[in-house]
Amino acid sequence: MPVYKAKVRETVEFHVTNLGEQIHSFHLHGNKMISSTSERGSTITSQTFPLVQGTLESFIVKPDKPAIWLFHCHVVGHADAGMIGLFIVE
Ligand SMILES: [Cu+2]
Repeated sequence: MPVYKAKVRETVEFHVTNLGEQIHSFHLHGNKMISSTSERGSTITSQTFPLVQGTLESFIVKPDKPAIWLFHCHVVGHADAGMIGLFIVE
């Protein structure tokens, strides 16, 4: 699975593209994500963002707690199929 590392208070930007034929969602535990995709503005915060087919989404995260956090697709069964990873904050 993919593993990304960051330090507390470091600014991290995730760029995620849905290359499939169905909707997915990007969910990160324990951290607030701020959408940086221009169409959606920069004020939308969430722990889950929908990923529409063929679109690129970007999220900014500024972790404030050291831990090993999971991120995964929120559609039932997709994490079990491999859409899961770790975000390690030191
Ligand atoms: Cu999915």
